Amino acid sequence: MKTYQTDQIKNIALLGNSGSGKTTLAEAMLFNGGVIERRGTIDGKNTVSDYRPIEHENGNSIYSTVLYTEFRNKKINIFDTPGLDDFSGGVISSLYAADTALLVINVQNGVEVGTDIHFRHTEKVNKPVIIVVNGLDHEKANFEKSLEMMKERFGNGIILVQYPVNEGVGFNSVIDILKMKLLQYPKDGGAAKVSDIPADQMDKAAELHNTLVEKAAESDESLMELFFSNDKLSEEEIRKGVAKGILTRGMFPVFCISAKNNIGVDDLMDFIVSEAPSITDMPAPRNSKGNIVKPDPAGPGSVYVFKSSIEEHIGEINYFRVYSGKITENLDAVNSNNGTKERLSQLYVCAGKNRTRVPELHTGDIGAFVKLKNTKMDHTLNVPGNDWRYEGVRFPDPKYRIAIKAQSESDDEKLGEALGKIHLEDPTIIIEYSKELKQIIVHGQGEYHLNIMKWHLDNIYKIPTNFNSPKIPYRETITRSAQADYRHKKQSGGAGQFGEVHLIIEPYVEGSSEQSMMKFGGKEIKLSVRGKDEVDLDWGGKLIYCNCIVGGSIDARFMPAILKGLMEKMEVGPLTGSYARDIRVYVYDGKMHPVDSNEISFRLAGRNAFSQAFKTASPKILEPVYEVEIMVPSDRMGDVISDLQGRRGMVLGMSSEKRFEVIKARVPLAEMNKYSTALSSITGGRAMFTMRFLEYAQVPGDVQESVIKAYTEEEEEE
Ligand SMILES: Nc1nc2c(ncn2[C@@H]2O[C@H](COP(=O)(O)OP(=O)(O)OP(=O)(O)O)[C@@H](O)[C@H]2O)c(=O)[nH]1
Ligand SMILES: [Mg+2]
Repeated sequence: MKTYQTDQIKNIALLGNSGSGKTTLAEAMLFNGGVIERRGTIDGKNTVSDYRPIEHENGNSIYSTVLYTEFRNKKINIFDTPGLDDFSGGVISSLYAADTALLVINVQNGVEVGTDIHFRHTEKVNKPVIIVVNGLDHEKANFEKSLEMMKERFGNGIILVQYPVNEGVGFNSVIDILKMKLLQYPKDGGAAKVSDIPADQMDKAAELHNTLVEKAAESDESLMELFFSNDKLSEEEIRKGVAKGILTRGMFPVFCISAKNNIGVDDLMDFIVSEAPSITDMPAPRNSKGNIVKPDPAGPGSVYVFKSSIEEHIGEINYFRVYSGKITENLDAVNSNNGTKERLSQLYVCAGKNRTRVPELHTGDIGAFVKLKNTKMDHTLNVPGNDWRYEGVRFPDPKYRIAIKAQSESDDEKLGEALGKIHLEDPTIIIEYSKELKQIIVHGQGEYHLNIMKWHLDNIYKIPTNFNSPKIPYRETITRSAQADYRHKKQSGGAGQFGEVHLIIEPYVEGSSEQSMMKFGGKEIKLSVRGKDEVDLDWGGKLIYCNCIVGGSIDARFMPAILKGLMEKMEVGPLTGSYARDIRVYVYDGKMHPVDSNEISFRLAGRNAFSQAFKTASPKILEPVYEVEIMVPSDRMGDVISDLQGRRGMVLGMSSEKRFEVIKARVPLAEMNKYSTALSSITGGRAMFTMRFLEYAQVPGDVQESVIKAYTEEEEEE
C-alpha cells in the first residue's frame, strides 16, 4: 500500500443514532476506495466493520472499529462508532482520534435522541461536523421533515450542499449545489453520471446555491468583501469559505445518500478529501510539558494509543494516531507512561479485522501495533530521548453498578483475567474489587452495557457468573460524646496481661478545636492534650487521637498500641461492620502493671473501651450521596422530578440549556440502582444523566433501622 503524506490524510468519525446506517456507509466507502471487492450488509452479517460475534448476534455495532479507504490519491481513516448510548466509550475515543465527525441521520426519523447526544459529544470536544442524511431510497424517506428538524436543533449552521431529486424507492439522483450539477447514479450505485441541472430544478438549485454562497462568504472577511464587490464567488472561493465554516463549526454542510445502494457516497467522499479539515487545520494537542505538539512530519516520532482490542489468535492490538514525525517499522520507541522500551516491529493499517502491513506511517495517520509488551490504551510512545505524553481520552463517569460473582469459586482467577481484558477493550467498564463490600463491583454506562459484558463472559470466556445487587459502602460515626473505661487482665499461668484505658470520644468536625474539660455523670474530667495524631482514613474522614495522660498513668510507649486497637474498631464499626469516620478520642487515664503490661494488653484495652464508648455515643450510619445532573426534554421534567423525590432525592437547581432542562439533584447511591433504565423508560430514552460522588450524609432513622436489620440477618446467616 502507498505511503500517505500528512496532507493526504483525513480522519473522520461516523456518528449518529443507532440504525442510521453508519456501518453500511463505512462499507460503501471502503468499496468505493477499492479496499473491499464486494459490499457486505448488516443482515448478511458480513460487513467489515461489524465483525465481532456479539455484533452479528445483535445486528448493531457494539465497539468502535478502525477502518480506512483510499480515494483520489488520498487516504480517509474512518472510525465507525456504535449509536447506542451505553457504548459511548467507542464514540468518545473515536472522536478523540478523528478530526471531523460525520453525523449520519436516518431520513425516516430525522433528528433522533442518539443524533442529539452525538452532536453534543462533538460540541464538547469542538470538532467539526458534516451531516449525512441517509436512507433516501426508503419508501418512508422524508427529507424536508428531517431538514426542518436539523435546523431547529442545530441552528442556522445547517446548510445544504446537495438535495435529493427523487427521494423514496428508486432514488438515484441528487443536485450538487456547490458544483451546480445533477448527479445520477446507476442502479447498483458507485460513480455518478454528472450532467447539467434540468430546467425544472434550476430555480430551486439557484436559490440554494445563493444561500450557500452567502454562508460561505460569512465565514471569511476577505470572501465577504469579494462577494460584496462582485456579487458572486467562484467555485474555488465558495469551497474555501465552506471549508473554513466547517472548521469553526459555523457550518454543518448536509449531504444526501443511500448508503445501502451506494448512491451519493462518492460525492461525499470527494467532498471529504477536498474540504474536510486536514490534520494541520486542527488545533494541535499539548504534551505533558504544556507545549503544543505541531503535526510536523519532520518532528520527533510520537504516537498516542487511543484504543486497544483483543483478537482471537493474535492477542492485543493497539490502535494509535501519529502526533508527530514518522513511524517506521522496527523503530525503537519508549513508552512514556511506564518507561519501558518497545520495538515497533510490525506496523499495520486496519479495515476492521483485516490488517495490511505497512513500512511507515506519517503524522496524522492512524495505524495499529500488535505484540507490544507493555503498551495499551492511553499510552504514548516516543522516539528515545523524548518523554511526551498527551492529555488522553476522557471517558464519562460510570452510572450503573452491579456485583458479579463466578458461579464456581474455581473460576475466580479466570474471571479476574476476563474482566481485565473486558476493561482493556472497553475502558468505560470499570472493575472494582471491594475489600470493604466483599464484592466485585462492575461499573458501566447502563443495564444493556453490562448485559453485553455478561454475554461475553458466558459466550466468549465461558465463565458462568451471577449478577447481584451491589452493596452500599456505608460509614458509621457518632453524634455525641461518650466516656468508657476498660481493663484488660489475664493472670492465669505464666506471664500475665494487664492494661487499663480510660477514654472519651466525641464527633469530629473539620476545624473544631479540642476540649479542655468534659463532664460525664456529674464528674468533671480535665483534658490537657500533650500529643495528637491526625489519622487521614483511607476510606475518607479522620480519626483524631489525643494523648491526655497525666502523671505517667500509661507509659508513652503503649500509646501507639492503643491507637492500633482503636483503628481495629474504626475498620469494623459496631452497627453494620462498615468503616467508621470523623471521631476524636481523648485517652486521659489508665493503669499499668509493673510486670504484666505489654502492647497486646493496651491494644485490647483501647479497642474495647472505644467499642463501648462508640455504642453509647448515638452512633449513626452515613451513606454516600451523589450529585446527579439530568438533561431532560421539558415535557418530561415533572415526571423526572417526582421520580427523584421517590428516590429520596433533593433537587438542588434547575436551568435551561439548549433545548433541554437541566436538573441538578442530590440522591443517595442506594436509590440510584438501575436509574439509567428507569430514566430511559420515563423519557422514552430522551434524557441523559451524569453522576458523581458528593459526600457522606446521615441516613434517615427508618433507613438506619432497615440497614442494621439487613446486616444482622446477614451476620446470623454466616
Ligand atoms: N433502505 C435503507 N436501509 C439502510 C440504509 N443504510 C442502512 N440501512 C439499513 O439500516 C439498518 C441499520 O444500518 P447500520 O449500518 O447497522 O446502522 P448503524 O448506524 O451502524 O447502527 P448502530 O451500529 O446500531 O449504531 C440495516 O438494516 C441497514 O441495512 C439505506 O441507505 N437505505
Ligand atoms: Mg453500526
